Amino acid sequence: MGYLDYRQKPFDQSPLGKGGFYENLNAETAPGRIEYNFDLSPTLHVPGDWNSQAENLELYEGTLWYKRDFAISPKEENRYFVHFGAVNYEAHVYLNGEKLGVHKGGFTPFQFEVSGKLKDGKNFLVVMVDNTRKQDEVPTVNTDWWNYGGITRDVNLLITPKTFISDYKIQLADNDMNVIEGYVQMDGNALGRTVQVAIPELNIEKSLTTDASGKADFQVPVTNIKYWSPDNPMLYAVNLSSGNESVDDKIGFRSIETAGKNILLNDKSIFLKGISIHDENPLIEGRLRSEGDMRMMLEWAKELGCNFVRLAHYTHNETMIRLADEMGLMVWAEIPVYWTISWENKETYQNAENQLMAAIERDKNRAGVIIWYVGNETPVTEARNEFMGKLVSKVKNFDDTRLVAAALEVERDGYTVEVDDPLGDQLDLASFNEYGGWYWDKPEELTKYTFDIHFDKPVVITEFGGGALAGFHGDKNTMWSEEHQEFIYEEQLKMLNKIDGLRGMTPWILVDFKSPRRQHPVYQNFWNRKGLISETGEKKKAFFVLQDYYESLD
Ligand code: GCB
Repeated sequence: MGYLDYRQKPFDQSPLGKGGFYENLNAETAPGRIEYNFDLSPTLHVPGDWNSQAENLELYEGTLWYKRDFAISPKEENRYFVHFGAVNYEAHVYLNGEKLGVHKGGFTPFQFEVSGKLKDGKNFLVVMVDNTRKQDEVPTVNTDWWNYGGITRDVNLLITPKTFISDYKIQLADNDMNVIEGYVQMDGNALGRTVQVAIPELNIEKSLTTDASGKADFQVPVTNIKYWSPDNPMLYAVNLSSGNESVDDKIGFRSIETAGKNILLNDKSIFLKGISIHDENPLIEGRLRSEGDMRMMLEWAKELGCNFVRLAHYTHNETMIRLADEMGLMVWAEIPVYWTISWENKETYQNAENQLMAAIERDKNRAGVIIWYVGNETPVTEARNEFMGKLVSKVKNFDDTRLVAAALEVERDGYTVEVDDPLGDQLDLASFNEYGGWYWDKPEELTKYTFDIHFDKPVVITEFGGGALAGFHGDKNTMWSEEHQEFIYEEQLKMLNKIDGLRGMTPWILVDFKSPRRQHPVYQNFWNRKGLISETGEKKKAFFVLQDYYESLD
């Protein structure tokens, strides 16, 4: 409602452009029959999903309209942008009744320039959000997480000079740990601009001049640098300035690569002691909304003994990634290419690539991000191999300072677990999910299994686990009991320890999370119970099994 007329034509595409809710009219001031009124309607917190803010929206899927008034006195010497951290899934954005554009993809940022479109004084922004799942979208209709809709992350009005620093990449060079390199990109009248790059603690002060595309590449040698690592998550203050614009950031420098079956962080072999995490706060249900929410999740991961987090199954909040950088947690960063999506559809591919590149664009300066990932449990077919292969090449061409991976699937033949997905050839890790003791075979059988992994690469187990209802106890074979989950973890770790080249794991999952697939009324009640911590923050027995294991690796 509010978008389509009675012939199902979008109002904003009709010649008159009249009738849509984005006009923000009301019956008191406008002629005619106006059958909505934003000012008298219920409100929602932004950032925040709508499902967790009103009972009648918990299972709602469809469109919802937001309106926000704001006041500003735009200045001739500035440019203005409306920036969204994330909106799930499709956003139609209107300023003062005029359409700015449409964005698809529920977890990555986007913005519209509104220079020249702002009024002096009162303005209004209207956003129609649609979270309807569709076959050809990314993700598709079928996932194991709640389809939280709405404006789930911050919205900002950005004010810049006419010509401004729009992008930069500042990282350690791929092949030389004594060189910092990257670029600064300016937007506007950007030819021949002077940009200063300063990293005072490294005595770096470099003056660059932008080329015809507004870009300036640079390389500087460094000495006495403290490399970023989980033990010492050193972040350097970085300042970029041009004219009277100044941009501050905190950036860490590290190298990450593989050598045979080893993962090398700053040239030293490292084991990825990880855990998988959804962007969801169990305690107050819904998407993580604040830095406090995010810190809580990462503190739990630290308490478990982790140096690594798998931020599943889509791009998490930028603040989450920055906190991980600060707290010394390496990050596996995902996009929602999940299970079976429309491999043959060109628009679906483009959408996946856009989401991947938007994530990389946003987080490319975060030292903690060591792995870009292209998909989870995707079924081997020619079309899928091509789709995924293209994503891998895209990442590799753009960013050579990180690893590229996917969560592959396994096959079993007797007591042999095989990993031979052809996509593995193009990836940096032999990384896969396996649910021994839960979806296949009994926990007591696990130690009989051996692995046949067709890649001479570091092995990272991206998922294993089992469900347990916190506080429900039984013997180790009683399904849903904490003891059963504990038993699965014990036997899994014994089995996995035998893998030659095991270099990390991110068991599924840190905390119970909401999922429409999990409908057992007694044990699940719409929660996936594979968390090591319950939805009330209670640690289950398996938490301590993994904690002990990680401690034993030190
Ligand atoms: C998986 C999926 C994950 C699910 C999990 C489960 O393999 O990657 O998204 O939540 O299994 O609990 O079944």
